[in-house]
Amino acid sequence: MRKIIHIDADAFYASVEERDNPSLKHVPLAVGGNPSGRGVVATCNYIARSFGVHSAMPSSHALRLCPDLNFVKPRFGAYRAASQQMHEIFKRYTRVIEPLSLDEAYLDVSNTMHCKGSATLTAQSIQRDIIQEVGISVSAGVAPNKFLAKVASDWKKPAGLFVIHPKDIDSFVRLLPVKKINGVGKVTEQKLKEMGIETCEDLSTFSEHELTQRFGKYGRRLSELARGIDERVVSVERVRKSLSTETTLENNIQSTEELDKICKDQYTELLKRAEKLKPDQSISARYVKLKFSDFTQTTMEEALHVGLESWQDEAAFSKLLKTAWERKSAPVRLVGLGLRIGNTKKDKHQLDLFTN
Ligand code: TTP
Repeated sequence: MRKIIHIDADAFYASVEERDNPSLKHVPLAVGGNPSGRGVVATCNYIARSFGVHSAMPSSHALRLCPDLNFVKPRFGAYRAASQQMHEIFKRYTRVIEPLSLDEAYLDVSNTMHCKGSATLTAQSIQRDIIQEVGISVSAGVAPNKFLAKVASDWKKPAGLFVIHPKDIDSFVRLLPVKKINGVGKVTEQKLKEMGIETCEDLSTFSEHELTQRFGKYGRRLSELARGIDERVVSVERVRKSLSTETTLENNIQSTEELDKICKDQYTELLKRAEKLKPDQSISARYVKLKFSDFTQTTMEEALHVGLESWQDEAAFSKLLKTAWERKSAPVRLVGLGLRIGNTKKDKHQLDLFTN
């Protein structure tokens, strides 16, 4: 039986800002863009959340909900430094660490002798170290697998610790709403609801075969997760499989001219992010993602198999976006561009394949 800890910082950017300016601690705080422009909230503290403010909300709307909301601009350098410090702390307890983002990581502590081999005591000790040394609070989940550890870290936020013992898995997942399952977004949640499924217990009344018929490959995964089964290992070497950028628009757009303008901005951002790629990596595809005003989503991909120097073509992204948009020709609320990453430069010929 494995022992997995999932650590997730509480209101990460906002906590770092409060740490560096304690006068922000007891007031509603949002980190993000200017409320008088088209800015959005990156995150906000828990006081602001009590007014209904949340991540990705237009800053102007957030200010309407909470007129005393204090805004600060993000300081990514400070967040990266805090993240690095957290990582150094994790390394004291185990070498099996899988970072998911700046403020989130899985740790496999099955084979460590720290804290008498207790995952719960280890998680508490990590939480204490982070408060003392980084100056922010984190929540922790302890469970026999990644799925449950992640659900658990969210269970008692902020500064919470929740442990799911192997013997309690069945009773825990039974009542778990399906929307807590990673990958179940609004559309899948609605689809499940139409089938009368709201909890994992409801889900487990359907056979794997039935779920696969409805949801394809994801059906099998749903069936396992509903029973609390997740065999994924904590993977130390996280190979970057894609690189992407996306933006939720303040106002839905409806014309190809507007789409082109967003494409230009996102393309510039993607170029910046692609600087991180290593020279021996290759691009196996470029893709676009559109979310429509009714929350349905479509993606379109173009296979490439080229080296890092040959994917840069703004017009190609623009063409993909237009083709994707024509599928529905409805107002668009989110635009994303991305690249799928391969690891070698082989297969450099262009296939020019369009897939859904
Ligand atoms: P999250 O871990 O999703 O959220 P959080 O740490 O702010 O709050 P919680 O206590 O609920 O976990 O995101 C981590 C950081 O990523 C967050 O502090 C800011 C950034 N972020 C954005 O910039 N935009 C977003 O839409 C989201 C969700 C997060």
